[in-house]
Amino acid sequence: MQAMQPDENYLFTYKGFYFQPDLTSVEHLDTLDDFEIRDSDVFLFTYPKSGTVWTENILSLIYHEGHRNGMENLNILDRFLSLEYKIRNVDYVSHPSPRLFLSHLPYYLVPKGLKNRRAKVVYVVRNPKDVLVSYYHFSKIFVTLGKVEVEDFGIFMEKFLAGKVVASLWLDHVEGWFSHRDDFNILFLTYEEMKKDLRSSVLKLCNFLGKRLTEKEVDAVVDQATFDKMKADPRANFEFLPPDMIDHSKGHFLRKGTIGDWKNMMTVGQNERFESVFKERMEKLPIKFCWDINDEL
Ligand code: PPS
Repeated sequence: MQAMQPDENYLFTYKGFYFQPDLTSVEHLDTLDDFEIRDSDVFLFTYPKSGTVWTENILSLIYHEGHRNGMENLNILDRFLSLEYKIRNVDYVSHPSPRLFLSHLPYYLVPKGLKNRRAKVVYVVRNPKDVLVSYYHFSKIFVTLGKVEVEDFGIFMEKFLAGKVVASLWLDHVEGWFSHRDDFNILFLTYEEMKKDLRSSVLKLCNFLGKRLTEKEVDAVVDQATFDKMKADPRANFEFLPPDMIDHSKGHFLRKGTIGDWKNMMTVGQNERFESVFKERMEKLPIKFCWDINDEL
């Protein structure tokens, strides 16, 4: 594996995008452009901390009866193939269909075969203040991200606003995917709509994926995708990962799982600073953001 030289933030740049150095390689990233796509492939794209694992869980419950009825006891890492990070040593080519992929890649680094609109793409977006707060807490428990000491929240926020974090700038990611949506067979979902009406979100996904589930099966998906169920499930909460990857003594992967937790973290001044950097570009996005659990969608 070609060595990736991390910078002072323990980040590696490949084609203008920040990766975590120890989980991928230049050779692997170089193969992605020509990566062969199947019609039956499903790709989940997100900016980190936007509800990736939640949506992975829902998709795998929709696709696999064995996950719904508990017969297949797979942890969340083994239910999906990570496109850019080779976390598991799995051969993607011989993997049976339907292959479920997850990725934090920006639209411009994805396999070019995806642009023929055959495989299905799901993109989940979350309000960026909750993303920031979730990311900050995660960087304390995810040991490899924390190789550079995560200082106070204000310093982390400046890194986030400058895009000096894994997956680069939130705005670029979301803007890029929305403005190129016509290139893909894509469904956009928001974390907030999933939180406010999980059942409707599951049905929306089933409809997009062409999966017909019975009422009872939909109930089973919804039941196993609630925050409380997932938090209590060690397979979803990454409790199987060793302490040199996740420091379980410092917190849980499934932390609060709500809308508006940023209000408990950001000062008035930090919120103003955030808005001064993000607001103008955010207003141009075709998304109505929800900032509080009590707000209407
Ligand atoms: S990662 O590391 O990028 O894969 O993180 P990601 O999975 O995208 O996001 C983690 C946040 O999603 C929350 N989460 C949920 N919220 C509500 N309901 C369910 N079922 C659920 N599952 C995961 C998780 O708690 C993280 O958000 P915070 O705000 O930190 O709690």
